Amino acid sequence: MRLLPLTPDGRTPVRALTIAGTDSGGGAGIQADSRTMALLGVHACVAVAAVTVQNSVGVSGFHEIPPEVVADQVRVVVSDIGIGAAKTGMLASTAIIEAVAGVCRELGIGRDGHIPLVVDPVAASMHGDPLLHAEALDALRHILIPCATLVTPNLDEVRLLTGIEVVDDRTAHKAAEALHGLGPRWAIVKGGHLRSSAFSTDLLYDGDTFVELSAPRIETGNDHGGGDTLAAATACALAHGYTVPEAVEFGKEWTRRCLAASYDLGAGHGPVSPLWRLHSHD
Ligand code: PXL
Repeated sequence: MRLLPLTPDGRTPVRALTIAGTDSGGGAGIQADSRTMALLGVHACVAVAAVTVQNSVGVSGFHEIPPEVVADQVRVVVSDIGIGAAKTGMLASTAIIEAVAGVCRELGIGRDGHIPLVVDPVAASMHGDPLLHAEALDALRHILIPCATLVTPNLDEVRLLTGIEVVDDRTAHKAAEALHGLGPRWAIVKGGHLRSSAFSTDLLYDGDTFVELSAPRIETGNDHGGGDTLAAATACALAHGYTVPEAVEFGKEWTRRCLAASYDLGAGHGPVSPLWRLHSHD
């Protein structure tokens, strides 16, 4: 795949910021985001929103960072280091979502600002363990998603956010319209979890045009961190000035390769892995 230039000025890499939760098992969340950013040659800045207690089998609990501490991490990074894009992942609570949306508006991060924002509306782990308080869905829907340059829910999150069960092409289009109706610049409905075809087809929509992106499906039970990886790689491409459809196409190919390189870990689900980049140059 064509990769991103490492250092546009020959010295300092492009920077991206992830605002998300940590994963003690190292598979998803901030660990997945930072790994993908690093292996794409992007300097990863992190604002920790929550600390999860988890391994490959599940999430046994999480601890929330005070909302003003989350916002302050974003503020100090943007004012000093500067970022080309940001992404959000697990934000846990209404108060954290409000703080993140507030600081993004303040700093020009998001659809109406100069810094693109990818919102991955994380609600639960792949084991079904909650990563978001149920009452915080409304804040995601009405406060954060309207600020997004791109929102990237998985199919469970699409159902929670819009009430639409995506089972085929028609319901995918309906869901993309409903998601876009929440106010982001672009919405994507990811087909990776629709098992009915040999292809994983994603549908992007900006209120005007539908863009379909299709790639051969990679079958693996080790897909922990797959959504985070797609959103992080897409944010890296946006930080390099790609358009949203170009950035998603890039993120999708990166994630496909990371799915192909996923590995067993512990007794549960292993992670997708960007480590293939260490021994491949194509
Ligand atoms: O993959 C979604 C996700 C995001 N963030 C954290 C997670 C998970 C899934 O388990 O643990 C911290």
